[in-house]
Amino acid sequence: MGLAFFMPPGIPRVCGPAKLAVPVDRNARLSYVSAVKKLEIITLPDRKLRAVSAPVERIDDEARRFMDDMLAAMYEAPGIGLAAIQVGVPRRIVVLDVAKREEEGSEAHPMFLVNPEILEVSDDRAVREEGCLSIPEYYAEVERPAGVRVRYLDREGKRQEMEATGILATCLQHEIDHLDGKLFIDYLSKLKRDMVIKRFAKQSRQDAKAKAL
Ligand code: GNR
Ligand code: NI
Repeated sequence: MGLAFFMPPGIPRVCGPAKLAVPVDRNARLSYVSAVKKLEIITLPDRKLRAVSAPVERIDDEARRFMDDMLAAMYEAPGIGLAAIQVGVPRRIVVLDVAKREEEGSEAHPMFLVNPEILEVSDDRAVREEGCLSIPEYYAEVERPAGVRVRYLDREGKRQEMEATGILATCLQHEIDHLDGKLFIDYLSKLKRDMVIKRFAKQSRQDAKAKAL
């Protein structure tokens, strides 16, 4: 089934309407149906990545199940963070786990952030190499504030605040950007960004052609 079912009506889009494979039933109750067993991570040039995600109104069991599915998709990828829009769902949900891998002797440390907001950023900045599951196999250095203070609702819907530095601060900003349709390549020079976009557009055309043959 398509993910159109998840689409809340009237989501503002940065780049015009995305084509939906399945018509949206606007009368259907909005739900995070777990009929989708494995969530698939969408990649460039999918324009859904440019959608501005809508806030979550209620954190119920379905929302929690969806967050668990997101976490599973993130671990499987593998990645250290995932925003709902990366599985085609334009809701303000982020999961992350920046803990070291098991083989390095550290346990899983999953975090669930609903409707996260950056309250404050530090003046000092940090440069870090970033990658994105929606832009596979491309990495580039990005400069961002080194520290952030973030407000969010946790898995239980309780209001929380956290301060972060290091990789967690980078990841939080990267994920919250996704909720606003922003990608890390947007921080690069236009030349580099256009090169990446072109590469993925070309790949997508070739894939479509291969499929048609
Ligand atoms: O797995 C990921 N690694 C990563 C590395 C540096 C900065 C940000 C990230 S997030 C990325 C997963 C992803 O695409 N999240 O949106
Ligand atoms: Ni990403």
